[in-house]
Amino acid sequence: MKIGIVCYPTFGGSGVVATELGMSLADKGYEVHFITYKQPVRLDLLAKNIHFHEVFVEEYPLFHFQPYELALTTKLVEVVTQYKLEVLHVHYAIPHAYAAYMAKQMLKEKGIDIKVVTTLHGTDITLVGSHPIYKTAVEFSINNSDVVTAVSNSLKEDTLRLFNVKVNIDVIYNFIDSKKYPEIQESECNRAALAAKGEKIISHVSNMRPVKRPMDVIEIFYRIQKEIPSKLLLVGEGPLLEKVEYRAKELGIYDKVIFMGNSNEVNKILCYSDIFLLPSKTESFGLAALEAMAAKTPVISTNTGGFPEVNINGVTGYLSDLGDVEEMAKNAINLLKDDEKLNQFKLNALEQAKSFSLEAILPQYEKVYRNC
Ligand code: GMT
Repeated sequence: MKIGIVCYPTFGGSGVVATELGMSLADKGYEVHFITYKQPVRLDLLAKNIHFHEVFVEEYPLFHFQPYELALTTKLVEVVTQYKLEVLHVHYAIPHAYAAYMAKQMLKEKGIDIKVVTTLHGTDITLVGSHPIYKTAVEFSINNSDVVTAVSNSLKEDTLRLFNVKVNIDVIYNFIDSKKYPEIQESECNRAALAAKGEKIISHVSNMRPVKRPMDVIEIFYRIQKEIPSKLLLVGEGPLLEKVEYRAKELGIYDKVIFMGNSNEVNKILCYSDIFLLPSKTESFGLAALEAMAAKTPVISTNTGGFPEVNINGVTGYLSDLGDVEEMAKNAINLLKDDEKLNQFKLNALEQAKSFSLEAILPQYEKVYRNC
């Protein structure tokens, strides 16, 4: 089967899921075409059955905003026609589902029936998609997709609550490719490069946007390091990073925070972690939490959105109310003080991550493609 995948090529979870999905499909013999404005960060272009088509946007003095949807629609029509694609799988509704709908209409005039599968990822529904400036078009694109999937039950419920949805929504959870999370031996994971002997390592990975609450990460770590010798590993870049740095200096803990910037080797970096912090305002799923668990790291998160479907309170980590940095710090400290419990939580986290394995999730997408 020939499948086109449209996604954001950046470090966000939706792009990562789309890329990992496409590469796994290609590995199984599907012909996969990525269509986006830049090569996705985790894409292995040299792999068999993988193709990449760049969407170019021309600058023109009249345009205050470049018409990306138009360029994407044109490219979709071109690629579907030329390579005889059968399915377009778009990740993140805005503006991908809308562009795919437009392409579908244009292709219909050529006698081509392309099926559109839309996967909702989170903020395309919650923070951004339901905003009045986008809502009508997002609702229309959802209702005019051939198949709609959401990455958690929580996101499905949010979609049904926020939009007038007339189609069925299948829940297909995000996944991890466990082959990329080998049991890293103590000797390979050189903790000494980052922390002194006896120091614990706390980590956080995000795009440092307000929804991720990185300022809470600093507040939680501040409380942890007062009781437990530790370092904080921050991976990712984004608008709040400067404020985070400033706050770390203000609290006198700057020398205990390691800023790593963006990385596409998060799986390797996570081998250093004892505890992962993700105090987000909301997460439809929390792929970063799943990646941490796959690397045997218990997660301290909020109890918002899809978190309770991924992180099990008192088993794989702890869930707290949004903004309750005191409780999140207390839970982390208690866990870090009890080696036996911490080790059990690490094993539980790994076990839970296995239930979101590629082997379990990929057939669900394949079924969607076959039936649409
Ligand atoms: O957080 C975003 O706005 C970006 C979006 C993305 O593209 O990564 O994140 C969403 O999709 C991820 C992959 O499905 C989910 O794991 C994240 O929880 C979700 N983010 C939010 O819901 C805030």
